[in-house]
Amino acid sequence: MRFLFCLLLPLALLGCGESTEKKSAGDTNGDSNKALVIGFSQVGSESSWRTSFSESVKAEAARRGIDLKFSDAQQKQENQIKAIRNFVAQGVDAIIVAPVVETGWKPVLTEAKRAGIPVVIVDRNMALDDDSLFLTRIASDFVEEGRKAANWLMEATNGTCNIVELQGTVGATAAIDRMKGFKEVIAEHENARIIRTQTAEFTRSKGKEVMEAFIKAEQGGKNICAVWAHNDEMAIGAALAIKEAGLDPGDDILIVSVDAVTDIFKAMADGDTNATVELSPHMGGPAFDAIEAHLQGKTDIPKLITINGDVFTQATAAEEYAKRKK
Ligand code: GZL
Repeated sequence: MRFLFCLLLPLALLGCGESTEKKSAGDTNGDSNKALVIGFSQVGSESSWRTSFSESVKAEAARRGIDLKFSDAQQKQENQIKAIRNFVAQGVDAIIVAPVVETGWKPVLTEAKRAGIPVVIVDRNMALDDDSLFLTRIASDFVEEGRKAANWLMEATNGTCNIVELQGTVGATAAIDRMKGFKEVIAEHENARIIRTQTAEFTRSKGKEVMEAFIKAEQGGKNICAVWAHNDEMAIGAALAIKEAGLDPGDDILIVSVDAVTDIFKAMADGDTNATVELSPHMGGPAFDAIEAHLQGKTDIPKLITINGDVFTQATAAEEYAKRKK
């Protein structure tokens, strides 16, 4: 109808010339100066890494003049799905999702696709059987993070260690893949084994609680050589539990984790934990680059853009902490 209407009117009515193609960067309503409007569905604020990640994305959006609609799902997938539906209803130019778990995303991503709104996945992954449902994913290689943590521990213990594992959120790619990479490496050492494993949901308080139970179950901690924590928050919680049990964290029981947040550098400088694998929170830039390229018509955007991190130990912890602390 709209097309017919346009044919009957003098060509002077430019509105009819508006393309039904996807909006180009800043081109909403044909105004090339209008700011991009991007919806960001974030997992929550369960860890200091997560809050650094949110702050980094917001700062990068502000630097680029992007109107970022931010939604904190408090670690609930249903809140993320609601937020994505709201972004679609608002007709945003693009949507960024940091998924809390891998499954359950196809219906809402299909709605975004039908609306012509590109979706960028950041950090954890989604289990999708159709890669046309997302533009790209920006993430670390979580399996490699697990390998790096295990390689450091095997080096530090000459491959002989009874390990307790504090898992992240059940069903989260970061937990699934870090566990996979860590196990791959310790399987090469016949005297290294995981003697207890349980989720502590990536939080400091649960990390302390689960570690208290592990200590009680393992001769007051005497049978535990090391803690492998899927993130620094749980590692710091575990160190507190070890201290309260009268043992010396970082010495009687080694602690290795992932994220390289500011607090872990303080803990390593104090000798309470031993090593962390860096996970950069700066994923906003690559996500916005991919969205802007797509809206300008580029079609060669890879489906995975990987970020990498180093292993940090007590050796440089004090100077790294000095650089990071506010
Ligand atoms: C990993 C990320 C994890 C962090 C945790 O990329 O999903 O979630 O390692 C956070 O700190 O809770």
